[in-house]
Amino acid sequence: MLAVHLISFFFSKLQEDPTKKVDRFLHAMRLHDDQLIDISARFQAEMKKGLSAESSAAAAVKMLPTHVRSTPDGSEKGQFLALDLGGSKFKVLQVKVREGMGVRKGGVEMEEKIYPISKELLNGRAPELFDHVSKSLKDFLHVKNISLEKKHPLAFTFSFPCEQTRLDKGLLLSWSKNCRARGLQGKDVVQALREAIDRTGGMDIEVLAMVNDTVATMMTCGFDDQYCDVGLIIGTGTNVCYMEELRHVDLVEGDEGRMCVNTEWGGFGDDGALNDYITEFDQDVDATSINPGKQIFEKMVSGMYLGELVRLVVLKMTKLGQLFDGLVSDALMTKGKITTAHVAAMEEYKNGLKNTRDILVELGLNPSQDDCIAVQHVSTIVSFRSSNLVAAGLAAILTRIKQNRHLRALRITVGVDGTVYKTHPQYPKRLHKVVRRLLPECQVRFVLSDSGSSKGAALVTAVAQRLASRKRQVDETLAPFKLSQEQLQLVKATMRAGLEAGLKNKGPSAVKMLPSYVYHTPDGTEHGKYLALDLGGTNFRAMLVKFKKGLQNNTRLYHKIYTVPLEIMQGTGEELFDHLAQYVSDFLDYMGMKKAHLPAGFTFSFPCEQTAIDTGILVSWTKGFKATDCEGHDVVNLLREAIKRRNEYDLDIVAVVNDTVGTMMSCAYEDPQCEVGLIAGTGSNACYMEELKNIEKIRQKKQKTEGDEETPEAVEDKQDDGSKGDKKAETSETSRMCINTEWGGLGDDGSLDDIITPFDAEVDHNSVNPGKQRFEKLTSGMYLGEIVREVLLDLTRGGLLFRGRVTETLKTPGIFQTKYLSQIESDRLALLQVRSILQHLGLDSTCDDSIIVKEVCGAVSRRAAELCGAGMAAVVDKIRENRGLDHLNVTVGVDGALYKLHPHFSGILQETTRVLAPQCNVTFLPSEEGSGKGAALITAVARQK
Ligand code: 0WK
Ligand code: 0WK
Ligand code: BGC
Ligand code: BGC
Repeated sequence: MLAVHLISFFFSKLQEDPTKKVDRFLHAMRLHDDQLIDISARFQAEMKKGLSAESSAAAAVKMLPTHVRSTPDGSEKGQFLALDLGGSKFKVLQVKVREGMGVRKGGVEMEEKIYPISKELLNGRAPELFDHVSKSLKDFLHVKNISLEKKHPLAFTFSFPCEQTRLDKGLLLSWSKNCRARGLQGKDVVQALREAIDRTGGMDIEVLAMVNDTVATMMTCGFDDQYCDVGLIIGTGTNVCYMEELRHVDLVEGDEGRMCVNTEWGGFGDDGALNDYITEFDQDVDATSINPGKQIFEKMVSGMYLGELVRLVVLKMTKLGQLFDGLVSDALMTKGKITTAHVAAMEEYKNGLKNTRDILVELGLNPSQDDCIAVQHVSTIVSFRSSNLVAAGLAAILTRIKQNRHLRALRITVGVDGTVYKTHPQYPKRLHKVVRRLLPECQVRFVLSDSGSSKGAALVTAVAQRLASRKRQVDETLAPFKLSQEQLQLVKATMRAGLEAGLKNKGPSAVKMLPSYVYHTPDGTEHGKYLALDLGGTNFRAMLVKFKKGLQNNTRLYHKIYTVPLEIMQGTGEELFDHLAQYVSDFLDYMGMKKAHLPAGFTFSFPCEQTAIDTGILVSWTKGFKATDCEGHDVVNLLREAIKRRNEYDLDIVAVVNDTVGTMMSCAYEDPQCEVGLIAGTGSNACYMEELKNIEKIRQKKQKTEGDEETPEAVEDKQDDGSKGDKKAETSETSRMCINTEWGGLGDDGSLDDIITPFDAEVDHNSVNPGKQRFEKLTSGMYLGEIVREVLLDLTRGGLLFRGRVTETLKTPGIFQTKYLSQIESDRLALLQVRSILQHLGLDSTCDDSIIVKEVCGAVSRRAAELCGAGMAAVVDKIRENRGLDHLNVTVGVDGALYKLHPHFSGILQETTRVLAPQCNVTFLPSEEGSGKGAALITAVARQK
């Protein structure tokens, strides 16, 4: 019975399809999808390790930053020499890149020459290897009649792992493939090439960029396909690069934009991550390689090793008697006798089997038909595993890109090069199929780099030149916004001079220094219910405030905001104040206090000449207001008349205050040390407690009134002469009054002309009050957006932005609201969101464009904050000197959307004040409830007299 079984087993054996025994023998190499998904997940973990600063040093997959920040956008141009070292062929090339105009794609012409490199050189000393490279370069110039005198920019493709700190500086981490020239590891490869070129002499070469072949391949394919964000090499070695979000590349500063990362995935598994997929044949290949323990993944995948893997498998099977009746040949036992080219030939569609027989015969073997089928199948399994492993790695890369960009489905192109991919008949199809099977939601296109990587290397250099020249031009454009310490010191001094001049009251002064008739900050005794009306920059606010004596933090207030339409802001004064009176009516209805006849404080955030707490002659509108018949009029009367015209409620307007004064009072209610008010909002202004003796206007007025004192009745008048300062307030020892500086006017006399840029001049020119409020127009929210727009316009006209396309949108005043600056400059906001803001504004932008837009916004807002800081330093230093103090502790009550909402403005302002007024310890206290409470406090003080 047993005999019968053995015979039928042998019979079946005999008949069995020879590939079956190979499948069994190599089952460990036949990876199916869940294993590939597992490998893909492991690789993703390795990528994270390589990218993060704390684990990158020990990471097996190095994830090397390449300092290539963008793929081609068609505007690259220039003529470059290129060296392509590290692949199977060393090439010297000349690459001419012609710029693309609009849709017409740019073109690239190339001339190349391959120069052999001997094994000795590859395994000798690095200087000799580089001498050979530079001598080949010189020969190329001769052969192609390229002048030796002219300076030639050169792009260097160097296909080994390098740690780059710049595009033209990279330390060799380790050799791989078949090269191990001594004396270069840990050294700067670009420097080594420059030294070799100097040693060869007789040519003027400027090595501008060194790139890995994967990067050059991505760029080459990116020239024609804007979706190409991945570069893949499956050649002698294997590797992949891709465009990573810069915020994930810890080793490079900055969060903006992207950077190409050379993964050096050949090292995947060097830390044992693939041990359960390593077969004995992989161990043999590694053990006999020039870099044992290194490049484990590469040794399972790339052309340098596939042939050897097949040889070792065939050798083992033969020794086990499963092939050639167990007869091995010397050639079969010799390393490298089966090459990857043999493997590719064995797998050719039609002639694969014939090629296999020829190759085996050549190896001194006598193969049977089944032997040939079996060996061909070994090649299939070995190269299939290679393409499967590459697919698993690619799936990890593409999944990461999809996640980085928060996409559900990804459309992407992979630029590919390398002899295995180019010459192995089945490889590309197998790879594409598995990638698409692993990532069904991704639309992946593979583009073969048809002319090697040097086009890409030249493009990297052209992009580097373009980015460098654009950066230079953008920096030049923004340089006037970058104020030096000296310039800021000067602004502080100019502001100080403006304050002094304004106090002197000798005729009109740029900084008006308007008395507010507020002599004291609150002392907590204020109590009662008040209505506060607040016409600021962007809207009108009505507010009911209740104070309980001595309970600072028990102020109850209700308010309602009304938006003042542009046509009312720029209509007639009557209309404007009728509108305000209507809003008040609506608010009193809303509060059910129509009949209350409340005392009211009116915050009027425009320059008003006051002669008493309840009078304010509007000097001039600012901030986009220009209602007629208001300037030169008492705004309190204008409001009273409007209320009278409504004839439905009545108010007792007791005080009119500037919003800076209101803000100071509001904050002083919390912090008695608050003696300065600052508004950094639609407008820009500050007030502070000045010594009465320094306020000429008041002194003169007092002298004038005191002059009249000789006569008894004069004394009488003083009692009720309208100058209704708060009696309690203005006592003999009353020494101070709050001055509304109206510092927005600094520079109206030309004192700021050295820092005013043409963009500022343009904004001022297009404003409703040209020549006025120059300091405000450099610092306040109403204008920053416009300054940015003017700069963007200029950069676009210069071809540096938005591909040089000046769209109607960009020419539209006011489109770039200051709130966009705050959004664009927030650190949390990735560039993508910046792009969507620009999109929303109808500006189609690239990654690079948004980096520049963010830089422009930063330069404009930083200058604004620094100028306000310089102004504030002047104010607090004046207070300190007024009081003859070496050191002053003071609080500044501050309000305004720019200060409160802009991510960096307040910090820069505070820092600038600290640096420019070192003898003042200034606390900035944002006002919680706006200036309304301040106005109510002033009203309370004014009423309690
Ligand atoms: C051709 C590229 C070169 C790259 C090579 C890789 O121009 O930069 O190194 O492909 O393939 P290999 O020649 O190693 O097969
Ligand atoms: C809120 C104050 C108001 C002031 C405004 C300034 O209550 O008096 O005018 O801040 O900020 P803006 O609204 O101009 O940003
Ligand atoms: C090198 C990589 C290179 C790849 C393909 C690997 O051995 O480490 O830098 O990109 O081969 O040429
Ligand atoms: C006005 C000031 C006001 C500032 C902030 C400026 O335009 O002239 O009176 O304080 O804006 O709102």
